[in-house]
Amino acid sequence: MKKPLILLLTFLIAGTLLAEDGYRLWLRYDLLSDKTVLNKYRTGITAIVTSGNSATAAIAKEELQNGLQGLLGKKILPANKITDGTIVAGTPTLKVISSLSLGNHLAKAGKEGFIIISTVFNGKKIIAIAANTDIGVLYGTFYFLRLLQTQQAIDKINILSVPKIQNRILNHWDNLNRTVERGYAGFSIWDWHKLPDYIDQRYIDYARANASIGINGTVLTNVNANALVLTKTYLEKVAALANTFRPYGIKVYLTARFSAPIEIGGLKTADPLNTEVQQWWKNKTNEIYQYIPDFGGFLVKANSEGQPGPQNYGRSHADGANMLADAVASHGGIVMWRAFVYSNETPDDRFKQAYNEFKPLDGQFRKNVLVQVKNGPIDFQPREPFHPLFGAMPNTPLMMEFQVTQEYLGQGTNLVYLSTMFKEVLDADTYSKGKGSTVAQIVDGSLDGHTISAMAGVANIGNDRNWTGHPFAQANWYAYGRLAWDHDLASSQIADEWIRQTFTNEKIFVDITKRFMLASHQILVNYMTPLGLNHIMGNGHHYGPSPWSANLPRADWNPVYYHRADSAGIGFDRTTTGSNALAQYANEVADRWKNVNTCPDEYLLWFHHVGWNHKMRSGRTLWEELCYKYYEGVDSIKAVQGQWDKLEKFIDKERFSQVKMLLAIQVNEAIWWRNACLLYFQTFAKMPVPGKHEQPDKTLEYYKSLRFPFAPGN
Ligand code: BDP
Repeated sequence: MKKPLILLLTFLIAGTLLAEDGYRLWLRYDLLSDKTVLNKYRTGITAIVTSGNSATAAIAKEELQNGLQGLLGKKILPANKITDGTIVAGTPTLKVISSLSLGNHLAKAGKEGFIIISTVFNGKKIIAIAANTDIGVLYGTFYFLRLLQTQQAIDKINILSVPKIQNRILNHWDNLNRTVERGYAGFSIWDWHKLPDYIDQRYIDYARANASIGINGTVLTNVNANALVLTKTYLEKVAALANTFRPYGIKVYLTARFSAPIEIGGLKTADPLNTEVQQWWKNKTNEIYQYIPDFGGFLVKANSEGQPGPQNYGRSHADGANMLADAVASHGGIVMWRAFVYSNETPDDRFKQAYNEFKPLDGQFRKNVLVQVKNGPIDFQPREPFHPLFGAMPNTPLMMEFQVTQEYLGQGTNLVYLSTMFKEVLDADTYSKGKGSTVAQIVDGSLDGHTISAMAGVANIGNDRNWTGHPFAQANWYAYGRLAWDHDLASSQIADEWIRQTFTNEKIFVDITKRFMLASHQILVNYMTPLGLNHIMGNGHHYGPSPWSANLPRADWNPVYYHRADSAGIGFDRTTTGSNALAQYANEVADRWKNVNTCPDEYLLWFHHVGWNHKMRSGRTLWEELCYKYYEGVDSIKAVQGQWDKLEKFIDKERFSQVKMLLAIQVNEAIWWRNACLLYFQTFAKMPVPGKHEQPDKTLEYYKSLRFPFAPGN
């Protein structure tokens, strides 16, 4: 009688301890549920042999032990002898690894890559996780554990995995006061006040999570930078973080405020051609490297949205970047100089300005400068065509900047899987060197033969217990890291892995969840900005719809600048009869997009001012199509809501109900977007919303009157 009670109690206690609050991300390592798979693993994995004495090697060993213990429900011990089922994880310093004659493959693995192979050593069946470095072994270890966590067969593994991009970086838009610009998951995880003496466990868990997906760099501070982070007090704190991250293969970078020589250096100027200024940056950089010997370098937002820069002194972006590049060069550092520039004083279409500014500078940057380009020409809108700079600067390494935080994609409340959006841009063909010159090949350096490459993702991480606020926002952090490592991965593969690790391997759950994740970006585009609409969100906080906004201090901040709706039609003419921004693309791209009949529907209003009665491919008029898309978006997200409800039995209560509540908010926000936008555009189209649809239940005035003074992230 007593035993079941004890069992029940143990279960209850374990149950409470294991509350699924999302903190463990995709690294949960719970006992595998499929008994057949579990038994195979239990017989196939018997011992581990590891190499190395470094902190990184110790982490790899611990990860392997903990992972196996959790997933297999049994302790797998380190051994001195190879037996059947030994997992050997190490570099060629380990005799087993060196005698496997992996030489050729290992040469390809480079500094960070790894091999995982099931093979035979002295007649014993083993699995080798081999790499040239301890960090390669750690990456391989995480990969191997992922195979187990997703219940893959391990008897015939033969994997060589090498990152396609060298610097795989998160950009934190975190301020020193711990607010996060465009952050929707609480405050900054960097507790500057308690640093350097207090090392929050979160820092370690953050590094581990990043290492598990191959992220190897982090910019700690906001691009709208504060020079104080470059002072001694803060550098000591930065060093403490760098020390914590180092064993996980992660380098630390900082944002450099261009006017720092004046603000903290006491100089009268920050002119990049002034020798005193140059010397100041050299000294500052030397100081930084004393604290952080492997400091990664600087990220700079200059002459953009009020930030200081070289143009304040009549100098070019290249002058500014090169000055900093010279300062970090001898230490092996890099400078990531942002191309996100546009000026209200320039009368030209904002779309064109970054290209106009940067293309003439191609070839003028130092070897250790990368120009960091946002995925699209305006600003992380729900959907943008690829940025025309990709393909236009073959002599300069261009790095990609994606926004992982969902500033324009539903912020903290909408379930949107961004991998498909990232891939859409990476796979886009620029035709810069003929057919097949993809954005991805430009970013990874292969198209133009660059030896440095990088990708940045603006982080969606905060101090919320589950890191990202929305449980599904974790998938965007995950997908960003996986794609930065290998942009050839399919979004469905990444979603599949993430779901299995984060929730369950249960097939029905995986299938349904994957399906709506893959559809979710298009669904959001439909209810927010269909057919190529963009930048019609709320002022300042960017929350909710506000297509009517027309009185912000800068014309190019106002939604009306972007949609240009009038009695004739809607959309921005960027053909030769308009701003001719299309001329910034290769002919093959421009030719397709410049013709209203061949331009894909999803980019239509990006490039054309289209009449309300224009016949679309579907046979509907533009106005009808716009209505159709908005309604389709709302209907689709309602359908997702219904699907989620059916999944309750497969996962824990906590995350199930969090997502359920968030989906209810998302449905309401989708309806809000649809109604507000259609009511507003209707004032120009002067046509009714086609009959069979549920009509907006509030007035346009009501939507216009909504205010959100404390919306997060602003
Ligand atoms: C915009 C954000 C703003 C950023 C800016 C940037 O609204 O907060 O500072 O991008 O990337 O989208 O610099």
